[in-house]
Amino acid sequence: MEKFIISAAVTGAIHTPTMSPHLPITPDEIAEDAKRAYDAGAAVIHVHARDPETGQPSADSALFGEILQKIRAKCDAVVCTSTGGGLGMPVEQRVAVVKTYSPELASLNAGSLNFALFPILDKIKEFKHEWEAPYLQMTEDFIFPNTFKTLREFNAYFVEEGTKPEFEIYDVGMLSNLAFLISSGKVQKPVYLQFVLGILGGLPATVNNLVYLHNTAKDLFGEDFVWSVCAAGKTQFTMCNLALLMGGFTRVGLEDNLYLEKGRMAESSGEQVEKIVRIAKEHGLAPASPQEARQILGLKGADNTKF
Ligand code: KMH
Ligand code: ZN
Repeated sequence: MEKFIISAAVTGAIHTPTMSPHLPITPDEIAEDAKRAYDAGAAVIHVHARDPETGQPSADSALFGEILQKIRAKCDAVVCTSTGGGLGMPVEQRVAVVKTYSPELASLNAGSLNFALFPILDKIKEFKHEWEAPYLQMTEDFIFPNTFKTLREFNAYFVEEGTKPEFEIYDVGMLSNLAFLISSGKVQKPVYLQFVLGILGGLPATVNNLVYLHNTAKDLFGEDFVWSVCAAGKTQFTMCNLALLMGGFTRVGLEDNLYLEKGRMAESSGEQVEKIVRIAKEHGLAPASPQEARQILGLKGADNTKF
């Protein structure tokens, strides 16, 4: 069978603890969920850190280190650290994990957007923690900053560490931003793209939009890219299914969607990985191992990280 890469984004910074009892918070919980996702077929684990007491997204370096080491102790999955961090985190804090831990792969958000989560407030009346409601509310007026200066500076750290960027593409103009970085010699092809659909403030998760992004990437980068898709909420599996048909890779996980199907919450990202593996099998596709993913993405290898 042909191979495809599954990434599992196990906790993220979008959902808050009130939204699901299954969202992993502590380093142990995050590592445990990473292992479940790995066992189910995920080759890549996308990691954010959260304050173990409150569940608030955190940029604490020691916390990140603990999570990375715990995942490493359980499995040989590729760890893709987030440099998106939590909404509102200073950019220097977001990129610190690349400098400190020199991961094989890390997210690099390819442009700015009004990353809007505030409509979720209409659905939840009581929160477990004080920070949750203001965190969601402030996003009505929040620009997630990834300016050309930020992109240049982040990319320089990636180059220095030999960390492969996973470019997060929320809208089509971000592909042009990346084309600019390539033409100015800052970023080398082939590039790895993660199309992130369905975030309010970015492109909605529709068939036309995924086809449009894919065609635009082909126009700009020719054959010199590989790509994956993730999508928010109930569009997750529709878009991942479509990506499989189009020859792309998939990201699932509780960062993007808390459900397994309508009315049924996912108890772990691993369950979502199992589901996409089942779907892919019908398409004649099997999940790539971490070693195969390293080869496909051209990664430096786990031995060359600092964790
Ligand atoms: N935390 C969000 C602002 C990433 O990991 O790089 C975006 C995000 C992307 O999660
Ligand atoms: Zn993320």
